Amino acid sequence: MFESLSERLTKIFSNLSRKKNLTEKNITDALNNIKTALLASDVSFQIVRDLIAEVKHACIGQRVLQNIQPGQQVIKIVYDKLVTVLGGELAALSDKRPLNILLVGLHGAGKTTSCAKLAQFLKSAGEQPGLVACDIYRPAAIEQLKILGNQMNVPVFAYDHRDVPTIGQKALKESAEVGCTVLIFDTAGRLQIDLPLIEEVKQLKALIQPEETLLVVDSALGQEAVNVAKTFNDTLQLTGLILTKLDGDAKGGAALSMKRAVDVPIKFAAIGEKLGDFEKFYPDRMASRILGMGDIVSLVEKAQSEIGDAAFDQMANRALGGDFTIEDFLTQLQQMKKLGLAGLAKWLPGVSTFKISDQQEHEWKHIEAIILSMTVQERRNPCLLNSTYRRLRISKGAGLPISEFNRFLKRYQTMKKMFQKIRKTDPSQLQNMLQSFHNGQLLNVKKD
Ligand SMILES: Nc1nc2c(ncn2[C@@H]2O[C@H](COP(=O)(O)OP(=O)(O)OP(=O)(O)O)[C@@H](O)[C@H]2O)c(=O)[nH]1
Ligand SMILES: [Mg+2]
Repeated sequence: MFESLSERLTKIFSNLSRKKNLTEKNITDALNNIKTALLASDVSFQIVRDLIAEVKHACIGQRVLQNIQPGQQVIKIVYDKLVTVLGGELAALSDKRPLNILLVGLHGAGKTTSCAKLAQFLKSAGEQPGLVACDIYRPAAIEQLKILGNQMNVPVFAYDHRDVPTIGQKALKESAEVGCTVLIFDTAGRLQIDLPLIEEVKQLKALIQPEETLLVVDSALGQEAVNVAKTFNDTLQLTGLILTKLDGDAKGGAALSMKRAVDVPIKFAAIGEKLGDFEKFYPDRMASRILGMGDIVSLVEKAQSEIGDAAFDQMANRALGGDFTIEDFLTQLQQMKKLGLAGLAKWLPGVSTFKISDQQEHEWKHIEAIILSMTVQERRNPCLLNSTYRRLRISKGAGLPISEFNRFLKRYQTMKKMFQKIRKTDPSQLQNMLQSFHNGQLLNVKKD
């Protein structure tokens, strides 16, 4: 199985950090590795070439000044480049009201679900969204949109009509009557070579004059993403992209390539099948994710809003500070339960080696019992657990066989390693994160 881009880069940089000096030779080695990793992750050749040239130039220029921690330095340079390529600043929707948003894209990209997710997102921001069913080809498409609209209590404008521009026109009129501030148009999925369908959406666009024309792209599309984005942009003059299915095994490459190929901002990211699995696209978070640092900022933000500052502050400091004891593990476990395990797991690096499932959630009850049977000294100093006598006493106290205790210990060690991995990737970045957290800001991400 292929390693993900993040895993590859993490490995490359951890090798690099062990070298004492940053020389042209070891940068070249690292860059060759990065090049291979980026290509394997479906970033297009042209973009890889440019990126590597820029990074190399930046590294060698700073060699003498900062040769103490070369790995970190290269990570920072590559990270900055990725952020720039991915768009730099957060891209917002037009603030004109009423706002018309047209969603287009290939078959199965996630258009209909993204329409609904976007409506939900805007509704939470105080808007009054409406949905328009313009996919008259797939029999169940209108029904799918109606069901989603019902779930959110958002009006769906659907008509038994075979002419898409007429549907658009009727919806504009009726939505204005009921006071919608944003109208989102769901269109039929198309193969980009399907000329009649492209012509139809062009006509619809000419009629409704949307402020936003967003291309919905499956992030697993790989290299092909560049052609898709180019074709749609050439015919429909896109104002933004929505990347979907980022919760899957998507390679970061599609986002990078598309952004560079067409100069259109990525505005939103869909990260799951549920209506709430949708958020603004943060270039810097995506760059962290590609570089194997997990989406630490998202994790912090989510944790901050759901656990409360003080509790998270303590948790983050302990977990990432290196001294991760069993007592911390217990706190972590309890906090993770609060956050919702599945939701949290996708933000953490190393999830492929540390999968959290419903079954494990059940097993964690056993873990809790085991930890609660330990003395405080044992929780704080896990070395004490090398004693067979102690292990037997604890498992007996928890009412579980010794094998369960051994499994627990392994799991604790895995988690400890996971945090060590985050720390190794770029400790200075983590330090900043914790510092910003103290100050009420999170990295350089603007809160809106
Ligand atoms: N895991 C995951 N699944 C998604 C995401 N977005 C969409 N899907 C799933 O992808 C499938 C297709 O989604 P739709 O929204 O129907 O796609 P579409 O582009 O409207 O499809 P057509 O109308 O047939 O062209 C559905 O099963 C969705 O649940 C996502 O972000 N993550
Ligand atoms: Mg659809």
